[in-house]
Amino acid sequence: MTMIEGIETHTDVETLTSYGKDWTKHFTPKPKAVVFPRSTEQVRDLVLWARKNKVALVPSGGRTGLSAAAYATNGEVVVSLEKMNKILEIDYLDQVIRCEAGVVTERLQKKAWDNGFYYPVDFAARGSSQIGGNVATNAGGIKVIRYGLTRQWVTSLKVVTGIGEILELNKSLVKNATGYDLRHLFIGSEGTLGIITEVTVALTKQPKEPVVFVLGTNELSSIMEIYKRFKQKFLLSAYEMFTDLALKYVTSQCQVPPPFSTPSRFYILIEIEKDSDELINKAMELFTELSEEGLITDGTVSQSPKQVIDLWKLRENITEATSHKQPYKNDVSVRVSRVPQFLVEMSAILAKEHPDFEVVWFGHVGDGNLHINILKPDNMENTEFVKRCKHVDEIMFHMLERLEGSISAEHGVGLVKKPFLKHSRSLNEISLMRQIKKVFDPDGIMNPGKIFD
Ligand code: 2HG
Ligand code: ZN
Repeated sequence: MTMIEGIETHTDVETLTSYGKDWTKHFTPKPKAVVFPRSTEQVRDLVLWARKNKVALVPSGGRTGLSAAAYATNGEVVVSLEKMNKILEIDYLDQVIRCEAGVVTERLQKKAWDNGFYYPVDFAARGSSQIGGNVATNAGGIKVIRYGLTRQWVTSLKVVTGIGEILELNKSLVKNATGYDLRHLFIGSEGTLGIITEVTVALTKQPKEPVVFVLGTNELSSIMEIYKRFKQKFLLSAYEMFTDLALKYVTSQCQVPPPFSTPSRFYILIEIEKDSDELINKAMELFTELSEEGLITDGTVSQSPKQVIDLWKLRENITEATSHKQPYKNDVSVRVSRVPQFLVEMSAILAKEHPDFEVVWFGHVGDGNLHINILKPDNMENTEFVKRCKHVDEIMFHMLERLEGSISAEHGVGLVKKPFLKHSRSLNEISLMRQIKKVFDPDGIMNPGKIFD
């Protein structure tokens, strides 16, 4: 295979294997080559070459995705944006930061912070994920109830389409009433329309010091009642939940101490920006009220920045603490008001149909997003395990369709959710999406087989 002169290309087995996949399990990477362009022009040259030679391209960021959208399973060329990692500019008046797509999220967040600003889209994979990948999946995470998703922060994108054209979309204008906003088509497009090479995001002012509460409760129905009561009194920046099983794995695998000794079936982590000293007193009053009503079993509040970090570990370490159990993952959402119904119905079905499964529930319930991880029983064959999990999928996706929810809240469709897209999007919508892809990618070389066929 003749590759483009001047573009770093690797074909050794180790590189092919590690760059041909993301954090999703159950697929086999099989790329033809991995390339590392260093400029938008080099990306354009690659796309033109791929069109001419009928080679498929898989854009690749930090590869922390969980829907196999960054997998190359079929002889594709992986285009890693890793070497395009320059932070290009901060503009203090526009309050934006412009970066190449390969900048790691945490580095961007730090750069913003060191310059007196805050980039608020945040999640556990911040240390490896890249801004281009965040845009391509419209990353959400832990602060969505306060600050929204990635989409809300993108002010400008530079992209190379599947045709090989370079587009600059929106150019950081706040107001721009000139027809279709193509920037938003690329956000969440999972690399199927083109390759994002440069991203400009808005910044906001730094938050006040956060306070974290971890509360225990024994009733599923209490989780959202407590949310309602806290929301009435405070501007919350996070409202997360996890089960006693999740806590068991985090405390045993990651050496993180439990928040308190009273056993509880469910735990809630609440973060609030401390805008006054009154806040803690007001929160304690509410805490007492909720305890007296029997909604809360116990609770703790952070007393220092270190305790904020430690309490967050209880929630953020769940993925790592359960990874040795080869979890079968789902990442779904319903309208916030329908979370209780979904939780009650789904957990009853799981308990009835698959009582031998350990199911770790956690997630960003404040925005309606639940992560459901079924752990593989030690004595069960993988094929049998996957077959039974697919049965759970079947039931769950029909339930989501009935509740008008989504089969993927934030991890994306990729290869994993492709067969089930029809449960969340109408056939007309899917057909329009296909037609849109054809306009941007007439030869079908951009991440083919992801989202839909
Ligand atoms: C999180 O919220 C991530 O921690 C990962 O979205 C969820 O591992 C998972 O299922
Ligand atoms: Zn999540």
